[in-house]
Amino acid sequence: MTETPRQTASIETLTSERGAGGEIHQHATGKDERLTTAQGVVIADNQNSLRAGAPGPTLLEDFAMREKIFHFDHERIPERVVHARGYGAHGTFTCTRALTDITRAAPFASSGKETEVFVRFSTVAGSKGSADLARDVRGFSVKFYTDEGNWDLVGNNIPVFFIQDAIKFPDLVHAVKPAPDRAFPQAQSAHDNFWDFISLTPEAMHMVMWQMSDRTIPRSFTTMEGFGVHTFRFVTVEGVSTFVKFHWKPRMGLQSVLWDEAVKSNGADPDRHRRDLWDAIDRGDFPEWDLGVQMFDQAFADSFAFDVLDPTKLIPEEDCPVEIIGTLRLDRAVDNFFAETEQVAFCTANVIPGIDFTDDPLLQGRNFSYLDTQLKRLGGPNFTKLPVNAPRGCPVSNYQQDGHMQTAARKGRVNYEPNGWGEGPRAHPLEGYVSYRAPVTGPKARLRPESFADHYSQARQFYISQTPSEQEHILSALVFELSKCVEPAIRSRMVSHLLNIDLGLAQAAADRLGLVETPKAAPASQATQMDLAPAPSLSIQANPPASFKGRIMGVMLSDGFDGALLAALEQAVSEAGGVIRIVAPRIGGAMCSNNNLHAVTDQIGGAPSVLFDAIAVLPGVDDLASTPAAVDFLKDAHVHCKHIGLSESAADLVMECGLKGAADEGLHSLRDSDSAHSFLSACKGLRVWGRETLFSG
Ligand code: HDD
Repeated sequence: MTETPRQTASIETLTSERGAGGEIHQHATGKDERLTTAQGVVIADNQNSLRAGAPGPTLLEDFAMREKIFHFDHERIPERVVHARGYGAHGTFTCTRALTDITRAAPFASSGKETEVFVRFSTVAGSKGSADLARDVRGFSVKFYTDEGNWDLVGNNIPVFFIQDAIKFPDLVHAVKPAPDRAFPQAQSAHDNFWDFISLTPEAMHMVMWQMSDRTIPRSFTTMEGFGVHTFRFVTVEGVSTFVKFHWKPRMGLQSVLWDEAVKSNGADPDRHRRDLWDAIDRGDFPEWDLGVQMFDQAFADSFAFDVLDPTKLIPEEDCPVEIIGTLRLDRAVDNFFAETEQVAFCTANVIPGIDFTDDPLLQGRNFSYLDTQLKRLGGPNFTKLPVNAPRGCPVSNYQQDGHMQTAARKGRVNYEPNGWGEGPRAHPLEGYVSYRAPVTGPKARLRPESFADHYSQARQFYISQTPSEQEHILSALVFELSKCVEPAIRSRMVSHLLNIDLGLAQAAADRLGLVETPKAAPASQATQMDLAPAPSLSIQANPPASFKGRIMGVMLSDGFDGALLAALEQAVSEAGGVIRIVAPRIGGAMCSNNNLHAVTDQIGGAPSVLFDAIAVLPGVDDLASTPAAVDFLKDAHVHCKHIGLSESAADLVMECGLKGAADEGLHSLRDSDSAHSFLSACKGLRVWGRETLFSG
């Protein structure tokens, strides 16, 4: 991949420095900027330590070296116990519909009001250095720097969760992470421990259907939804509450990759998702999501088929509409990954006046866990003063003091309240945060309400809401994952749950897993199970994007290619809001038929077609048919059901790939500007799913 202009911009001048033998080293540095110690002392030589004679030992008094190595030795902090691999960016939330009659929450005070945000996307299971396209849930955390304090909406790209009670969270996470003895597999759920736990946890079945769907292999962060998951409360100034569920809807539409692409992408570009976000912001193609809310009252909650406090259930949009109230736009990459993305500390308990919790037992446990983990991870209670965590829209004033790394000491003698000195901040009953006065009754006991008992109806609803192709993806994912389980009893236990979700799915899984005997259905609370209607909003394929905007066309060509055709294609892609990348045998450039040298962005060997949304092939004098990477490029794009544009000169390559005579609505011949435009118009949808039947089984 090429360097972006932003990445190279800081290289301003070349300065010289003398080495041990008197030779001159040249370095890129900022103009007139001196290298100093942490104490501000200018360093004279950063290449050679202070030694007692040329063959002698290094001296302890070399404070410059000692300090440099000391700091390096302490660069690491603990990675997050979950969501360790993440990527963040700054942006703005703009309210498009005031909600003052429903909540006093500051971001929704007036239409057009802007609130600064920081967003971090993440995978859950893998460690910091794992690959982006693991099959995994994605975190979608948003910190709103509102003028009434920081509000964190710490969500996922799936609207439900595996468990109903936070007390199970450590077991869930232990089970999915690498096994404690062998420390593998990394960033995967395809192993015995995970499926052992899951198959003994029926409440996980709904989330498992989502996890096995293409939602967990998104094309990019910018093409996935986000969900607050829990039911929260909006609260007015008068203390009136409305239940609310939060949804982020990507303007680019929902898009995912295929499993085979995910596996290959992880090799070709393990940083694919973070690179995509960085590149999009860098080229000014700022990603956007609409914020939607499902708002409902107690009467709706009472009449809804499930408990709205159960985080393993969602409320279908078909039953309670998602109303759009604002837009999130990410328009600024971080200046420093560690300072911002690594040190950002989200916490579900960070709410502002107008937003409150419900008694969802998962949310209640989260409220405890996040603050606790920040202390361990960031080393002391003053992480709230770090720029990425500090409130921006309002003053911070209290008597919290001291602690590790304190940087914000109050002046004066007063550090308590009440005080008679007439100084310092005071609580304010009207402006301050007042918890919703929810009545609480009942015996103290470890219990789970009967209303949390149905674990299969919504799992089934999700499955039957998918297109046949999506259902096949769920089945293949289950078969892939369970085939990685060594213990046959685990596979069998999982099929016993599938029998309560969909008979066809269970039988096909049993068949493909080669189960000797089909198990009995897992015990289920038949009293509560329901036959719910499909909810089309749950499908990705049924809701394709409206344009090619923000997507990438990979154009493979070789010297002697048709320059006019490339120009037509470039224009069509640019009009569609997409990006073009030129893949050629040599990175130094490719000569067109008119003897003009064109820039190349990727060398064929390093840019398989899995990295692109659609491809075009315009070979020149080298027809590329004898280049293995070029053959894979086209074959893979075909197997992955992508739209493919082919110039006439691609005939030999097409033959080599076994595609001669293959014709479907995804294969386009490219001749001129008109054909380039109609190719782009076809590319705006998702894939040519009909092609999948060619390769299934
Ligand atoms: Fe969590 C991090 C999302 C349940 C405990 N969680 C974390 C992050 C996200 C979520 C997006 C990364 C934040 C970041 O980018 O820094 N977690 C969820 C969602 C859940 C959920 C959507 C269910 C609806 N989490 C959950 C439970 C517990 C935790 C039930 C514990 C009882 N989560 C944590 C944590 C983490 C975390 C251990 C690790 C790092 C951190 O908090 O800052 O406290």
